[in-house]
Amino acid sequence: MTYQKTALITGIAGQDGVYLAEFLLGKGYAVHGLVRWDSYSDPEEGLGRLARAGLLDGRVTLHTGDLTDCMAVAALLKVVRPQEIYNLAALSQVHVSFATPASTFDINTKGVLGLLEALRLLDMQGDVRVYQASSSEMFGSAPAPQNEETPFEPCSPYGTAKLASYWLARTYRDSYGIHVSNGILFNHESPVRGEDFVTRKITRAVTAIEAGGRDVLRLGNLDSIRDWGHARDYVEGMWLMLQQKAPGDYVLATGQAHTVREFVSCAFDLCGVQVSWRGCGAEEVGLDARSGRLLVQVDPALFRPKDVHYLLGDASKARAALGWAPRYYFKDLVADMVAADRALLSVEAPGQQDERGRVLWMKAG
Ligand code: GDR
Repeated sequence: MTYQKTALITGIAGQDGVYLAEFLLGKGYAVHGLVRWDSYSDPEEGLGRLARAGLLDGRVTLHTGDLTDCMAVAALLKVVRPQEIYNLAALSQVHVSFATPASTFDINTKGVLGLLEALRLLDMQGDVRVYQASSSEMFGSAPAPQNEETPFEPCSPYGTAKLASYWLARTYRDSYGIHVSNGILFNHESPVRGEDFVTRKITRAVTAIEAGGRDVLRLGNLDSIRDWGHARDYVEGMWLMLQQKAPGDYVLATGQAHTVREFVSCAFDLCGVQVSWRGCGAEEVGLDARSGRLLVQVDPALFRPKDVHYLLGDASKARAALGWAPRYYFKDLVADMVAADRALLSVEAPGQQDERGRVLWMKAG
């Protein structure tokens, strides 16, 4: 088979990795992916998304390694010789970065440095284009809307580590001519999003509550405002960045923002339940407007030491220069996730439903 190009995706087992792999295969690429060795110790957890997407059937070539091991990365680059590298490997849970700041920097910053340095030392800088997964978390407390010109004010070890790697990418671009682009992506979600992120936690819980398998959804900061798009749209933006003659930095966002509370209301609404919000701060609750039943509770243990309050992206540059535009906006995204989680419930709990189809057993979460 003749391939268009060869791409290497670090972090291929994550949400974006899987969507991107499918997208590049559709474009005729040979796709290689870097996965950590411990992905195999619990393949259901580590490689589950790839398996469910049917990507473990030889359509992608997996390599075991770790982005923090720069010698292993260099060896991999020599073998694969990719024309495009999508660096998606990262510690991506912002809240976890407060508990593990040093390892967050190891993977999110030193890992990027090792990759760029390996390209330079192998003299591959002229043969390859690199996508660096930067993040809207780098904007932190900066006033919304945020675009490529907005000064960064990160508020977490995660945001700070991502900002350092953003500047490393720019430094290697300017100093050594490496075609490396930063995608400054605002929150992007999907039915395969991890349940430790708020959107999937919500759609899993809401569909379980609808099915009768769970009582209450406990959340942290309901006032957070985020610009949520669909991962399917955003991986196309990553690819478009690498098709440009010159590298650059681009914001990808929908330009619409909603609170966590609005996400919850929308998800319940799609299940025919209207939520009535009462109280504020740690005392706030969401009740079923019809029956008064408790549906949502705030758990202060889920508050972050410092949270980013308001992220709203202005993707005008990507629209004009890349011709990129999202297909999914807020309600389409929530609907896609709710529909997928409803379908998943019927697969997970077959035969464990009562005569009305209500699930009788559900994993705690
Ligand atoms: P975020 O995503 O930190 O924005 O980073 P997350 O979904 O974790 O949080 C969004 C907002 O929701 C609030 N929140 C909760 N968050 C979680 N995870 N769990 C809860 O129970 C909960 N309750 C309220 C948070 O406080 C926050 O304000 C994501 C990640 O994908 C990053 O890797 C990526 O870079 C950015 O998006 C863009």
